[in-house]
Amino acid sequence: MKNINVGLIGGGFMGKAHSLAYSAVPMFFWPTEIMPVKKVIAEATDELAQDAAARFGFERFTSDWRSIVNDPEIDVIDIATPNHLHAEIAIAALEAGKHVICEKPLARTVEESAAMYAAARLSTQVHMVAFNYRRTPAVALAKKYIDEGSIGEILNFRATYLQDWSADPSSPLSWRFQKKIAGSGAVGDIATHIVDLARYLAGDITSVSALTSTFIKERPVQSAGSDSLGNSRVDSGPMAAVDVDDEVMTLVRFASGAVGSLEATRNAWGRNNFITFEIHGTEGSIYFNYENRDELQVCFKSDGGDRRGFRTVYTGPNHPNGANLWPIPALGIGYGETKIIEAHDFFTAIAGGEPVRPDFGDGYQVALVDHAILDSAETGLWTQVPILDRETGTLSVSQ
Ligand code: NAI
Ligand code: SOE
Repeated sequence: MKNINVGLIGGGFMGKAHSLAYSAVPMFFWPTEIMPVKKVIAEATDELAQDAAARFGFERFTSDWRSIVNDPEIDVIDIATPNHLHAEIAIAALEAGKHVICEKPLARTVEESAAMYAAARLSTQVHMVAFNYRRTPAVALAKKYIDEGSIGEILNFRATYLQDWSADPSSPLSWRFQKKIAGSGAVGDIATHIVDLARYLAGDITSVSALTSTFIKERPVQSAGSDSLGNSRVDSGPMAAVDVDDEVMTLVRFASGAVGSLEATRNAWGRNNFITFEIHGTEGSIYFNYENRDELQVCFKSDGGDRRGFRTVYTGPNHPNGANLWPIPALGIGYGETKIIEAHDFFTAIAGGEPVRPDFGDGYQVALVDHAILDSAETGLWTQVPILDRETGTLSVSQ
């Protein structure tokens, strides 16, 4: 067994999720070839870094992320900061010969994402973008059914990502509402997850026709600090403009000929982490709702007319990754487990010298879709999405 030393940058929500995963990987995936070691954590200040190290179990701490990237003792750089730092850190880490896992969206813009992908292509190390919802066992089961042909040829893919944490105008202008930090709003923050799921399950998206809006146009100022995700209110003080979208809807066409729609908002009262997809194929349909993430709803044409309708498969030991989780279906598979599986797959790739998906190429392709969505919303026209050739690293637009 080999120790792999992790340098984690950012000790907020994702710092917690990733630290938990590093501790848990050997508990779930045993025996293991690789033992993650929580070596050093970076935060914005020494005080925050010291606190994060104590809380998440890191041996050392720093307020200078560059010192971690250039630390010969560190094998893996884990980027869990707000989006404006992703490109700079990832490129420096790849150039320093580190393996890199980067939170989504890959970066603020398609240009930053392209530069990160270029750096990844020059590196021999493993790179991964943290679209962890793919690792939900029910989502992986949907992929298995599709790959086995159980629902035939996909005709239609519709997905939503609805949340309500920003619906209260008194929740402050955290980094997620600032273009210079986040890059975009609901598009890069959450639509990006369902773009990843759409590509994973139904293949590349080749064109989009989108609408975006910003309903809450100003919020109480929050100049620094982590995002409380609607769990704090500011009822007085200066206000500042929200300069990103807070709602997006788009029609999509897939390379396969399938059609679909994607919708995302963080202003939908009553919806929490409402990631849904419904896929209709020539031989059946699949429905998933993350708020009931142990369940996959399926209907197969072969079921026969007198019993046609959706039925529930509860994921458990017989399903992808299930044998490593809990021994009985429907015990409850949570967000943390998706991050444990993600970390396991990342470390397995490092151990085997193999690539892992989704990688920076996938992150870049999602950024190309996000860019087309924003462009289409501005022009009011259908916008084509260039498709990345992973062999050559070049882009082409389908005719
Ligand atoms: P957060 O606001 O909870 O935490 C960000 C942390 O980064 C803060 O503690 C902040 O002090 C720290 N930070 C800021 N500047 C820094 C610097 N120069 N050096 C070191 N640390 C610094 O944000 P959250 O929710 O953890 O988001 C982080 C990233 O993870 C974002 O890119 C976000 O889009 C992504 N994310 C992904 C999720 C997923 O499901 N895959 C879920 C939540 C966030
Ligand atoms: C807020 O919308 C957020 O934390 C996103 O940033 C994550 O990516 C999502 O999975 C959970 O919600």
